[in-house]
Amino acid sequence: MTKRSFKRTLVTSALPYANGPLHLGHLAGVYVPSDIYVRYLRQRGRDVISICGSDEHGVPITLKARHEGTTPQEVVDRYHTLNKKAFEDFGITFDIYSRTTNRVHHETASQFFSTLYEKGEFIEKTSEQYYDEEADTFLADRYITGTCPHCGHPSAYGDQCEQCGTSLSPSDLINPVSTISGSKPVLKETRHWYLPLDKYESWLKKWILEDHREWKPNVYGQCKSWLDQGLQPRAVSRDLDWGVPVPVEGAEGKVLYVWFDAPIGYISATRELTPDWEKYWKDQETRMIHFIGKDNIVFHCIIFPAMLRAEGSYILPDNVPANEFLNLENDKISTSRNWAVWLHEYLEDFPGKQDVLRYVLCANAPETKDNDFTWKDFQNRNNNELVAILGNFVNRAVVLTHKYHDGKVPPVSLLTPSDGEVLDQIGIIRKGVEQSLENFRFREAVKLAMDLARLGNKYLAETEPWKHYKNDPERVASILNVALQISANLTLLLDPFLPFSMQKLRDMLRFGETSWELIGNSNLLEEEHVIGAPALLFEKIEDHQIQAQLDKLMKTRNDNLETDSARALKEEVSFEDFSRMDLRTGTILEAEKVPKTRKLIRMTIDLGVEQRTIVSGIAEYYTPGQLPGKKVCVLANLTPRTIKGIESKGMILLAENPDGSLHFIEPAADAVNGSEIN
Ligand code: B3M
Ligand code: ZN
Repeated sequence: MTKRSFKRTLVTSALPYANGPLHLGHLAGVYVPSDIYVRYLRQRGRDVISICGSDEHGVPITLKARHEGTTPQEVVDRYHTLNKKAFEDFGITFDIYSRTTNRVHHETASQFFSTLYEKGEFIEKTSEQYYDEEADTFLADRYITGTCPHCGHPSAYGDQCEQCGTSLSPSDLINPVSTISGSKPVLKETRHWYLPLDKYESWLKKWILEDHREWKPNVYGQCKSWLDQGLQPRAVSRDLDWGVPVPVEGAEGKVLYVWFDAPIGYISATRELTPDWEKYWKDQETRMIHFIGKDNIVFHCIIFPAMLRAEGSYILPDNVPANEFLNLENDKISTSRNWAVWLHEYLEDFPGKQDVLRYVLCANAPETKDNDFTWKDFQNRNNNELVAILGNFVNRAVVLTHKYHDGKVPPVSLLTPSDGEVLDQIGIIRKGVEQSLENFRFREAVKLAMDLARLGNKYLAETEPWKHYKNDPERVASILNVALQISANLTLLLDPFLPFSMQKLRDMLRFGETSWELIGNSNLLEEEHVIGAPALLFEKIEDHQIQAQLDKLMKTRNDNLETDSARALKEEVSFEDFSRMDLRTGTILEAEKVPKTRKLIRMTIDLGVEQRTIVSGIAEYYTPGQLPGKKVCVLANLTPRTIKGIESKGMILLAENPDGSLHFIEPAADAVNGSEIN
């Protein structure tokens, strides 16, 4: 935790998969914060580079290609181009946006693997894995579905059950089915290389839990929970024909696991960017920062550092400011359900308004918990903050300068003590913004920076130059000078957050400086300096524009409902089948979250004749506090199952909406506990 001093900063932003377009969740979680951060460091004249690119390997890409009847290369070419452009359009200033299908990357990743291989850092293991005999291929976890052994969800994936959140391995699934051919897969022997993470456990514990207590609580907490559970060797190769081939003799048909090669992509991209790449990766005076979303924490905080450590010549990340997720209008963003605001579509609907989205996503960033984006909030922040505060202030300063002083910066003759106080505030605000940015608190930073615009606005409202011009033009000259100095300071202070608008403002003021170090200076614009014509920085967003966005989402919701309700009904069952189920009414007495799980709640249910413990995957939709007293329907004679060490006897009936949300089937209030349902 000792504050070290660094000579340079290497900023990486998670490499988005090139299998779909980018949406505002991506921007909010990773790319807006990382861009603000690097713009700020550049403005301070620091040595910083910002690295990103497309992650072009992995099973989702091959799945998509198969689905579309095209090649993986065609898929990644399409989305690499689209996403690269979206970043450029939003002013996300990477020094390089590379891709992992590049030759340099294949060489770098291959070399990295070989180094570890030659150092004897891998374990080689043969295990049995599912194989699709019809398609003649081994099946990656995501290509297998089956029934979840924990909650009975019928279409859990080979790596995870989306219903109860448990991570699975394919052999856990009941009745596994290949999603490629629909056939029942068979087990077949295959050989893979494993990184023995257990070997790094005690080192990781010290490095993270002791030396990096300053990491954000959400990041630190996730790492701690992984480390507390104990680390296992992890396979770093896969049977797949898309990826970086395993550079070992006899490894035909095997590629590096995508999460092995992707983070090496940061190194490859740096190599591509500059022949001087080693100083960014191998010098202890470089500070490496990974910007990522919360689902990438384990890979960036545990697995990649273990790889780097095993290799031996690279530095480790100094901080990993991961964000939580952004929801959209109270619902999880989902590509498959088209529940998203796609960046390229946003720009069609709101041309030229990149900064508005950057601003709203930063002001409302999911820094410490999941957050919600709503179009109403977007409109409010634009109209009440960007237009009414920042735009309004700057506009008044510029317009009045033209009106009373011919567009020239007026001289200062009379500075009152309160003018002095206002000018002193600039430096104080600057310090606050710096503090927040250096600690990755971007919401706080943008709010503080906007305080300068608030201050300017208040200053003009209090001094009312338009009232005093007739009787005291000299005083008005001073007031306008102060207002213009604040405006010039704003261009510097807000540039990392609102780069497009601050460029516009610089043009308006004919002010070309960008250095952060000038902030606080009350003479940025000299007397007599001629400013440009006023132009609006921001425009009001009207109700009908917001309604159009809401309508679009409503249409998506309806489309989804139609496809979902068209889902075929299950096969018919006999009355005997049905009557074997013992369905009862009950009341929840107590409820508590099952520790270290995302979705599970343990409940005690009063079934009239007895009390039962039942574990259910509902924590994303109900908090334990909402549950006691609730009436429920229970399948009482379900074979008991042990879930996370708790014996769960029975199942509570829930309706699952098309959006995945869960709702209790509630008996009427006068139903007596233990009544039979038939
Ligand atoms: N491709 C995963 C994701 O978008 C990913 C990140 C790789 S960073 C090395 O969630
Ligand atoms: Zn499950």
